[in-house]
Amino acid sequence: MDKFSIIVFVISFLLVSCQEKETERRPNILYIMTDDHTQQALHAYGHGLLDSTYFPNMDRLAKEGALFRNSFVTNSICAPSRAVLLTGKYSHINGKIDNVAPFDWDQQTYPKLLQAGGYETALIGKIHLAGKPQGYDYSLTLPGQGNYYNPELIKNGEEEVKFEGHCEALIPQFVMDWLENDWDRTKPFAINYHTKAPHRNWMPEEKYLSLYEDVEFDFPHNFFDDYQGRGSAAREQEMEIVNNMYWGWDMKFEKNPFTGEESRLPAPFGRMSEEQMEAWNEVYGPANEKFLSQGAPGEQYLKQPPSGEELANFMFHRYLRDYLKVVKSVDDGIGRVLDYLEEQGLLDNTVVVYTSDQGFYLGEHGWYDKRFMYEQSLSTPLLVRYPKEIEAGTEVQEMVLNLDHAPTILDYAGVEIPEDMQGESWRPVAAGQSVPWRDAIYYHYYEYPGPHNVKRHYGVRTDRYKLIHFYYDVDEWEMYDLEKDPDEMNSIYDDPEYKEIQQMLHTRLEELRVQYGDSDGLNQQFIDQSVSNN
Ligand code: SGN
Ligand code: CA
Repeated sequence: MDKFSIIVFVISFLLVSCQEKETERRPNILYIMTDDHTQQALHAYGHGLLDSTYFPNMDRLAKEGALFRNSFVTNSICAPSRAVLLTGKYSHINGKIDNVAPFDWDQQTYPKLLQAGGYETALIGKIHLAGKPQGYDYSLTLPGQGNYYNPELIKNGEEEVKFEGHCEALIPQFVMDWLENDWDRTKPFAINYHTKAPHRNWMPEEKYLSLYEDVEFDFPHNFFDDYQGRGSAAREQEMEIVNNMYWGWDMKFEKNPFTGEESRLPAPFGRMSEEQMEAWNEVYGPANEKFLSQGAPGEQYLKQPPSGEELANFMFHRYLRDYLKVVKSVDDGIGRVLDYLEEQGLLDNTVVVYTSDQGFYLGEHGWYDKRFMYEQSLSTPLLVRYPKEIEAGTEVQEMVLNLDHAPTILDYAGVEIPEDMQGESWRPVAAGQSVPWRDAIYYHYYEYPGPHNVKRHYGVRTDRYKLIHFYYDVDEWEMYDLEKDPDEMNSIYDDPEYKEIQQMLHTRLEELRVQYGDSDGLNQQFIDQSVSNN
């Protein structure tokens, strides 16, 4: 080697080892977001459904990291929640107020900032925001809601590719493929690993078709809610398991078994291969037969259709079992990716976040879906593993929001958090530090008129109380004492006993609206915009 080559060699060696040190120092970010996975279906949260919802890999994250007991979203619906995640700004600021409004990818997002800060970024799975994703070195995304079986995915916002197999087995594989083949190891990585499951219509993977089929679940104790004690919004919603699910799409029958009517929305069986369909029919065929042959002797359901609790029992179980089956696949996928990172020696220098785009009803109030500011859909799971800073088995009580995730990720990455992001980094909180923290959260939901008919509302929640204002075609207030009425069955708005608390909540709500820049004027603007979008 001549002198010149030796110098070039030494310089390149120094450069590479500096970069490696950098990678060692700055953590990778694995951000796992599921779709509609709720705390009630996560063993670590300790709700009902316990043993059957033991999902070992999610639970591993809780055991080895932190579980956030009070984790909430600012607008409980898919695309808006993702826009909040990317921007660290409320819907009324980032513009994506509902699933219909356009999302402006040109705006500032945390992946763009990470990229500029030297991270290699990838987005794999569901994003539900139209347009070419920006801020990613690589993206492979489901178009819209995507499909469970043999899904299409869009590569780098351009090329659509169809894959064979189940979405929840494919997505983790794509994550590992990217790490194995494409990741530029001189940089730390930041991956958005976003599943489709457990979004409706819960089409289980072949190997889990019969899982939980013989498990009996208890109805949540307010399943047969009569929607009294609250305003009109709870009564007028269209998200009741018994009244609003479809025999085809949700219940997985060919047609309404009692009337022979076509389902309003059939399950997408046409996408499945012959073998997939065969495996499916082997489980659902006999299960459907069994249900239809029930009833009093001589009065099989086919002759005398069930109603009331009998009907509810079948529908609730078909729903819950299918929901849990697809969560099981998600859990497997997470396990595969965690094991891969561990084998590669990358796991402990990776901040692993597990969350969902919002919570969901699993029969509470008789419901499925989300949208309401009531607890099950306002909450979302949040687990974080990063052993360098977070002690195993940490439980965080502070109220955090999905609004906080962007600033938090930037904080872990050592990238400056822009002033205009509205969330707070929970990094110190997860590390067990005592720092000043918010005493109330602000919420605003817009998608009305729309699917499931949940009225527009905004509100405030403190650690104990909640005040909600439903507007647009009504002007109704609800208020709850979560300690005395955790199921939010009886609004105490205008109850003289709570006069002072009510006043305090009104004041707090107004302060938060000012702090975050929300207003009645903006509400009207979004109403006008929704009319023109529809
Ligand atoms: C679809 C579902 C709804 C669901 C929305 C939004 N209907 O429209 O039940 O509320 O998505 O979900 S379906 O018949 O197509 O399954 S979100 O998670 O994307 O916001
Ligand atoms: Ca969702």
